[in-house]
This record gives sequence, structure tokens and C-alpha cells, in this order.
Amino acid sequence: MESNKITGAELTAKALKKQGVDVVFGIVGIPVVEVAEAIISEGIKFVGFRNEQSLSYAASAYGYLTGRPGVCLVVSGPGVVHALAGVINAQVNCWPLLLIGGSIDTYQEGMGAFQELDQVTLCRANSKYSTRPPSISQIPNILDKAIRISIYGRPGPVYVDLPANYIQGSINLDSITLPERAPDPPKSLADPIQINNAIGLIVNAKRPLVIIGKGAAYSRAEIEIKEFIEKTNIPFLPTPMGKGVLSDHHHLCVSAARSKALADADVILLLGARLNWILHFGLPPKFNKDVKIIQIDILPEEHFNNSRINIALLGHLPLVISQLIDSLPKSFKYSSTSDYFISLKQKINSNIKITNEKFHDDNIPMSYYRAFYEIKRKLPKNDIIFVSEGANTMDIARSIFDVQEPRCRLDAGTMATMGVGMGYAMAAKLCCPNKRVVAIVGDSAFGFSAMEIETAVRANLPLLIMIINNNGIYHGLDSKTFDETPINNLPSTALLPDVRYDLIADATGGKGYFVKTPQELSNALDESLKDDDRCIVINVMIQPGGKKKLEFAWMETTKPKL
Ligand code: TPP
Repeated sequence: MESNKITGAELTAKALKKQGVDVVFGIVGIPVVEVAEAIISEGIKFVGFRNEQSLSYAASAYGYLTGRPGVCLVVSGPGVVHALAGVINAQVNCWPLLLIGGSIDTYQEGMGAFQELDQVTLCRANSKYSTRPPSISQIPNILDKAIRISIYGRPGPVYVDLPANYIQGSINLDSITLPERAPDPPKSLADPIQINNAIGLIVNAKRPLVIIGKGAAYSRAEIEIKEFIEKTNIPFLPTPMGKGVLSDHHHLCVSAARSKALADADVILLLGARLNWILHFGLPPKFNKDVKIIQIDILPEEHFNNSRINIALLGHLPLVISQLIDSLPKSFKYSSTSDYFISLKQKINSNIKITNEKFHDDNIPMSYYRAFYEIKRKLPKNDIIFVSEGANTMDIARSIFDVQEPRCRLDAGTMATMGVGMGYAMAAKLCCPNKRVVAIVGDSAFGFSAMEIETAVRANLPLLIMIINNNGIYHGLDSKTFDETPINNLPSTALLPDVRYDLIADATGGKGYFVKTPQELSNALDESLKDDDRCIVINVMIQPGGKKKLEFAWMETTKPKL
């Protein structure tokens, strides 16, 4: 090959490098091995996973944490099918992601080729952009366009198809200009008339509340939100991944009185959060029936969704909050002695008291609360990124582990997807190597991507994984009951009792602990916290719970009027 000739694989790698891509999450096979090798030759980190679902989850979290799309490289057919899980999860979470899928030679299309699939069509329904470059020479431009689309407006996933004959074909590099790194998204202000209307509502509110969503975290609005909250003295409530935009320790945080704050508030300022199931659609009885909602969102179509009374502030969240700050009357400050404020504080104190009592239940097996109390006592207060998945495990952990910095909590998200934990944890460690990544996951949730421990060990991404093991999905059976139950009568939630998930860490060069008592848990944590360069799994046995009726506080939503 002449010196100025390069393959489509090499051109793809060069284009990604020029775009500033520094890590690619992938699994190789025909026809993308050459692309991965070219990526590695360009000095881009390639993290090879064990399942495309996990790598696409990892890439989506990487996109959320960095504001640039996490890049996935997968094989045609089943590789794209598995990765679609992360594409859809990214779409629902509004996180940027670029999936690059190998595909069959264009001249074999429709012939039943090896792993043939119409991937462009498959991804189109669930992404912002799905395409195949028309020629090898167009690969860099299409990647540039895909990256821009993934981060401009509401972020989301994009798909680019790379046929095998493009990957192996060659082109003269001199004939190509590689696009520079796609500029960061353009930013816009909200309509000044609506800003004034919003200020009118805010200053006249009797019981105002700010709700901070993960859109606020994504748009890096923490400085402006802090200024707004502290100037106005309005209480705030984060959504699960909005936690940490302002510290949970902030004196205006009313997370511990969530239901009361939602039910009482007469004016709500919604920052980068959607009125979906997580916020009970903004409807009574969870919300006050007369509440007025001011919504700041980057996407016009999101406004007025499910809510009745609404001021729509369209624009880039930090800029729009600055507009609000600039328009506040000079002397405005919400009173800390109002009945609303005092009743919220009282509710917070009584809820904290109830939780503290649950911490001191010394039964063995431990309760969720007893196990979490031990973990909370031992973990350092700062520089932690929490990853959480499971049902009760995630729900209870959310209220117990305080988050102090933005983008330091990742969970199953808007899709409530199990299996995201290991990918998210690795993405977090890649983005923030100086923080300790602590994954607190249910035993069922962990099982969805348990083999990725090997990926984390191999990629030198030390994680602290706490498996809250109750032998089942939501709850399971103790081993005696399990053994005595005929196999056809086992509840659908049951998993094998006392599974030694910790041994997966030992088997792959990490370190595992199997703990049944608070003291064993405490000892394991003491040792683990001295050890910050290995993957550690602490398998924490808790009460299995038996054949309970399912109860989900977080699913108590309103039946919308049809
Ligand atoms: N499959 C996917 C991909 N996502 C889901 N949310 C579910 C299935 C249904 N589901 C919800 S929570 C959950 C499952 C399977 C697991 C809950 O069990 P566990 O992780 O052990 O946590 P626990 O509630 O027991 O604390």
C-alpha cells in the first residue's frame, strides 16, 4: 500500500482521535477487530468488555459524566442487538452515546451474509440519528455529524454503520480533511417575558420548592443553582441522579421530607427534570392540585408534559438560571420562619429519627438499614461516586448515602434498568480516577453483568462493589426454606441462597469478602478501604424476606385521568 493510503479502519480511528475521543468501549469480532487495533494504535484507550449491554451502559454513563458521547464499537448482528440495550437506556436518560457497529459487506446485502442485520433501521427508532456513510471518504464527516447530534439540543444516542468493505477498503489520506473536534453545543437564553412571569410566581409563592434533576447535573449548572438557592432561600429537592448538584448536606435540602415538600409546594421550579413516573407525573395527590410549575428544559417538546399550570423556560439551564438571578428583586429572600419552612424541618427531623432507629436493629441476618449503617459509618465522607441498582437496595441506599458533589451518583435511571451497575462503575472510574467508586447493588442486579468484574480487573479499574444479598429479586428465601420448597413451588423472585458472588472477585485477581454480621462487614470495609488499587466485592448477606407481598414506595404514582 502506498504511504498516503490508509484503510477505512485507520480513517475511522483518526477521525475519532481528531474528535478528542479518548476511550472506546467495545467487543471485537468480525469485522471490527481492525477498527479496534487502529484505535489502539492512535493512542485511544480501548476497554474490551464481556457483553455489549454492559459496554453500552458504560459508554452512556461516560457521556453523562463528560458531556461528550461515550463511544462503543461492536460487531454486526448480535453485537448491535445487545448494544441496543444501552442505546435505548441512553435515549431514555437523555445521555449522549455514539454506537459504531460493524456490518456486512455492502455487496452481500440481502444475501443472508454472516451476522447480517439492518442495523441502521433497527437503531433509527431509538436514537437521534442512525446512518451508514455513503462512502469510505465520508466516514469522518458522518462521525462528526453524529457526535454533534448526540450532544446538541437534548443529548441522546446516535448510530453509525461501518460495512466490512469500508473497514478493509483503502483511501488516499491526502484527499480527506478530517473535521476538527465538534464544537460544544450552542447555548440559548429563555424568553425574557417568560422570565418575568416566572419571577412573578416565585416572589409571590407561599411554599416554593426547587426540584433539581439530572439534566441540571448534565448541564453543569451547580454554580448558578447554588447562587439562586442561596439568594432566594428556597428549599430544594434533588431527583435520584440530581443528588449532589447541591450537597445533600446543604441546609436547604429537603430530601428527607420529599413527600411533604411535593405535596405542600405551591410553586415548583423544575430544573432539568421531567414530570415522569419518578416525579409522579406532577399530579395529585403526590403534588398539590393547585401547584404552579415553572420548568426549565433544553427541549421544547418536554414543556407542558403532564402538568396543567406551567411556565416554559426554554434554554441552556445555567444561562436561564442566571437570567432568573438577574431578574430577582434586590431584597427578595424567602423567609426561614414561615410555617412551611418550619413544618418541612420538623418532618425532616422526625424522618431522620425513624431512619436512625432502623439503623440499630441488631438481628442477624442484617436488615438493609443495619448493613447500610455499617457501610455509611466506614466510608469516607468525600470523593466517592456511588453507583446503585436493585429495587429495595437502590431505593433505601438513595436515602441513606449522602452525595456531596454533582454527577457523583449513578443509578438504574429513568428506565429502571438492571445490569447497568458494573458498566457505570467502570465509566465513573475512568472519568474520575481519583475518586473511589462504590457500587451498592442488589444480588439480582449484580447478576446481570457479574462477569464484567473480569473487565474491571483487566482494565485496572479498581472498584468497591457491595452486593446486598437477600437471595432474590426484591426478596428471596433462606436456604432451609429454599431446600424444603418443591422446585415447582419456588417463588419467581427466588435465586439460589447464599451464592458466593465474592468468589468472582477472587477468581479474577480481585478480592472478595463474604459477610453475615455487622462486625464482619465492618472488618471487610476496614481492609477494603486500605486497598484502593484492586477490585473488591463484599457479598453482604441480609434478611431474605421470605414470600412477601411486593411493596414499592417509589412506584406509588397517580393514576392519570384518562
Ligand atoms: N430486567 C431489567 C433489565 N430491568 C429490570 N428493572 C427488571 C428486569 C425487573 N427488576 C426490577 S428490580 C430487579 C429486577 C429484576 C432486581 C431487584 O432485586 P435485587 O437487585 O436483588 O435488589 P433488591 O430489591 O432485592 O434489593
